[in-house]
Amino acid sequence: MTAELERIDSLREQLQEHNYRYYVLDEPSVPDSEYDHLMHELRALELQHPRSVTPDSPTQRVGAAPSGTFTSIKHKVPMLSLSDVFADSEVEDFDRRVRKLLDVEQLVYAAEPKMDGLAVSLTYIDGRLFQAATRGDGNRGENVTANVRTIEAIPLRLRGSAYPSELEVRGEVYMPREGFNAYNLNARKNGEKTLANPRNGAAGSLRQLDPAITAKRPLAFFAYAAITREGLPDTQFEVLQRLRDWGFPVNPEVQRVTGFKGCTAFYHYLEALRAGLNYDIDGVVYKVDSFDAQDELGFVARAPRWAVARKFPAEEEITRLIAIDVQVGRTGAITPVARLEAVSVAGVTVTNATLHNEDEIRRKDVRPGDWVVIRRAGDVIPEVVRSLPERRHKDLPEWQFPQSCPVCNSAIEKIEGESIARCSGGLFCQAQRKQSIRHFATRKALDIEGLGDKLVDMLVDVGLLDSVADLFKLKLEDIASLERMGEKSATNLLQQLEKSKDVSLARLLYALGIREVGEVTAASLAEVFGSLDALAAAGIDDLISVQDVGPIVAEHVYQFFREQHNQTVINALLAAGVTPRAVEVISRDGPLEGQVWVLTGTLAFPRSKAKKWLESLGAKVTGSVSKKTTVLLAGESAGSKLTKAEKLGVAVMDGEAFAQLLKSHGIE
Ligand code: 5U1
Repeated sequence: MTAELERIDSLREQLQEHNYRYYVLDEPSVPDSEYDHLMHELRALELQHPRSVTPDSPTQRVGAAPSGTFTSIKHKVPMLSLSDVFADSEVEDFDRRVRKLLDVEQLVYAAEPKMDGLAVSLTYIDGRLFQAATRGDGNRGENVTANVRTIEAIPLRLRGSAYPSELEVRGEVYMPREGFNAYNLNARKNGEKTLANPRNGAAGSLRQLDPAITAKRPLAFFAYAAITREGLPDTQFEVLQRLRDWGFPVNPEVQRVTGFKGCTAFYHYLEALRAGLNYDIDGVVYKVDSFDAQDELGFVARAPRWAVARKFPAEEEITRLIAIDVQVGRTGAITPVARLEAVSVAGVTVTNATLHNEDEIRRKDVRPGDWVVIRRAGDVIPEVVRSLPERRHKDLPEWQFPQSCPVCNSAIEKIEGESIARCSGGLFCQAQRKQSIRHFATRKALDIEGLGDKLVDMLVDVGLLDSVADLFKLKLEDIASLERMGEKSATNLLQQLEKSKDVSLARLLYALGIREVGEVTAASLAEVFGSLDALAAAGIDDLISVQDVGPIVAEHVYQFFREQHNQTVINALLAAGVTPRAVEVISRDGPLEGQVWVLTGTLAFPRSKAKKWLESLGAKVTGSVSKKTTVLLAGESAGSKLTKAEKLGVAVMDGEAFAQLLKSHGIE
């Protein structure tokens, strides 16, 4: 064996061991970067030695091409379901029944969390994953091997060597809450379909025809049974430990308990733990621990007599949607909220649930008056999962998103491509005022020393501040009378406020808290427009022509100044004596006075320099070509702007001619 082939073997073993430590022991042994590094090295070596690649190599998780359909697999041993019970007394009955049948005083049980995921059966031949199937109808399931192979928590090859030549393991594929939330957050941001809940997420992901898609979904796995008996221990609890040794993650909460009392204590322990777990469980499972006893008890219909599932109260319930209200967050984000007929979900009365945003309401087709499914899982905010249109009155109208903010009546702004709508009255809206005043006082804004978040909250709460403009109306006695504020600190604050009135236009623009206008953009806007009036009068095209300003920022700035409420606050600021220091306005007189230039393509010098040179010669530089454009300066690989200029008959100049022009004006 060459050194490289030996290295390939060693890398596979190391990666398998790291996986075991990460997924089974929950004790990662190396940082992710180190793991990625080893994987990278293995991939590179396998590329050089393609014949060494085996299906159980950690690099071969996504191997199969998309399939047109899933084939059907007959389970060698049917995948049974469990009898459900819902009360302590029913568990007591179960315990009494099995003890009577076995004629024993006391029984030991393996008590396990019941995962809310998707049951699968995994077959290993000679220690290698051979086949994976869903439960299906219990007798036949779907062959989901290619998808299951992409789940990193499932070993492609068993650890050690003491395993039966054929081993069937069953367990639950699930989507951890963290992964589910991250997936939905991203989907919402991109306007894509969200997953209704982690269970649907796991089921939908396993049923993807393209394993590459499954590979991107955050799926995990817990094993709960070995169907094979030969060469295995005699109890369920010990088998779970053996499964761990072979490399299967087993739920760490599994316990061995004694009698009915032990069972109920476990149930209440998990009930308390449930909200804080990173996965959904819908109950607990009690299994008679001894396999001899299990064999003696046997089965009834389609369920074992030796096991029972004690279910938690349902997390999903149906109720009536009375109305959809909208809430305004501290940053102006508008969130639709469902007002519901009170319903008890998982033991808690729910009257409100989030609907996230308008797109989601449309997608779920939710209308006031509808019957809706509400879900409350763990400690997350209850949400409307879907409507039941089959129970809808036929004339129920669609819900209309409001045009104006319910708090301050300012216009609601929704940028195309963004899912969140926002109130545009940032300076005025009561829902946003604490946030806007806090921001106004920060170091990079008006830098009002002594005006911290707590003081802002207090001043707003006692009714002294409605907007940032009120800061300059504060009186010594108002401030001094506040808790923990004496005359000295009040005097200091008034001095700071006075000082802050002399501020650069850039800082003031930043302080106004216009969405997406950070300090750099504020400085660019201040430099180009020179005054608040000029900026307020600017059109979208004018704004886009400014460096750092794209269509979305331009839209935010434009809308901000269109909102009369914001203008009122700005006027009040100016009236109170806030004087933005006008920046030097770019001289427009010069040989190119009156000309409008646009720059495109790759030039031999930075665009910012070209812009400065042109402005020093009196030209105006904008970002898009229009009929008003005098010259398009086109560098290498110019694209759509060049096409547009040619179409409109705008003069086009290349870099060389431009250099000549500069030279003729003494710029070299
Ligand atoms: N934890 C656990 N869940 N669960 C589900 N154990 C368990 N056992 C099951 C099922 C359906 O069936 C046994 C009969 C193997």
